[in-house]
Amino acid sequence: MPDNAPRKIIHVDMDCFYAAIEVRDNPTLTGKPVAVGGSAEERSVLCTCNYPARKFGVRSAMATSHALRLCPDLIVLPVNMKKYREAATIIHDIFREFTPLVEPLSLDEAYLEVTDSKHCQGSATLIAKEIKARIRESVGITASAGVAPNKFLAKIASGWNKPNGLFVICPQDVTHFVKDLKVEALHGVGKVTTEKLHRLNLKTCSDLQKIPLSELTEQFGKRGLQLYQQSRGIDNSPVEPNRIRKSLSVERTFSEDIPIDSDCDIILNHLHQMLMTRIKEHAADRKIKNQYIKIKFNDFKLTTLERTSHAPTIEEYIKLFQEISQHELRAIRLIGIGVHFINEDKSPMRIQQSLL
Ligand code: TTP
Ligand code: MG
Repeated sequence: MPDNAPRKIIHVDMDCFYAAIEVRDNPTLTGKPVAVGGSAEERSVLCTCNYPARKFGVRSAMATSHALRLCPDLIVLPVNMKKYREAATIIHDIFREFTPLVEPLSLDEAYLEVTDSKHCQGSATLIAKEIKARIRESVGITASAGVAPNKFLAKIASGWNKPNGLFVICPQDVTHFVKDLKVEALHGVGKVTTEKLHRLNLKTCSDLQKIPLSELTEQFGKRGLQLYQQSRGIDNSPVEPNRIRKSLSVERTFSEDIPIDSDCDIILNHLHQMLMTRIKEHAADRKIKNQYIKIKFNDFKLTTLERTSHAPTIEEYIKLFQEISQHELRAIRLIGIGVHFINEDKSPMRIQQSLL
């Protein structure tokens, strides 16, 4: 393959992963609204829900009590990580049957580079179809796949026709595809950047394409170059099979800023529950160096505070929160909590295992 030939990247993402496994194991639930998470009595949040539940507005990370108000018939099942991890092991093995260049993003999601693959006559689209069929056959759930010349577009493509979707963006279609793409679909563009782009009347990638790089860098700092490239469908980042995670965090942005003296224990408890699930999922065998909290205020300034810790506790997060809040008057826009890992020298095999 010549150096300048377009790459062939596939992004695969299971549909409503935890919920799909639960419905697979109890077919009487088929078609009913099903979620996986903690109970309303425990003041917990949902990990995910199936597509029938999404019709009612139920979403991942929503408080279970809120979800039940939106959808009173919602069936909320407890988390069964062992089952999801077993399914994920089979899924990731299927990926590696097609290419060694697999970059896992989570239990249910990965990038695959198949530029030089000899499978399916070298057709990335046929490989994606085959992978979807193999997952359905071996695990009994559906996946969505996106095929594109880079990671950023492949990820957008996999979400395009969810669930059970397959969407292909050929190199010659990239310019046309990004034209009407909304800025909020771009990688790294959250609520704040979207608001700022909208204030500048930049709603789609074709709006962004009209702005010179120098102006984007002035307005958005380092993010400017990424916006410039993504709006043209460019992303040169490689598929990295052995990427080592340095940290893991969860966060919540409030629809309205909350006063600094609010009782944030419930919010911190929810976040802590989510964080512990994520650690179990993605980094069960990693050693933790410290636990940290980040708070973004209504003026968008960010404050972080960390403490050495080998096992992050809710009590310590509450203390960190109190230390920041006691001298503070500004209202809060976002709270996030996380951990940093000790950087151990790991063989690629162990890194793959640590995800599953
Ligand atoms: P996602 O791929 O984000 O969601 P999903 O597979 O449930 O649904 P979709 O069809 O939109 O891809 O996450 C994969 C799993 O990770 C999900 O099934 C449950 C878990 N998860 C959490 O535990 N908490 C969360 O906030 C999110 C977003 C996911
Ligand atoms: Mg998914």
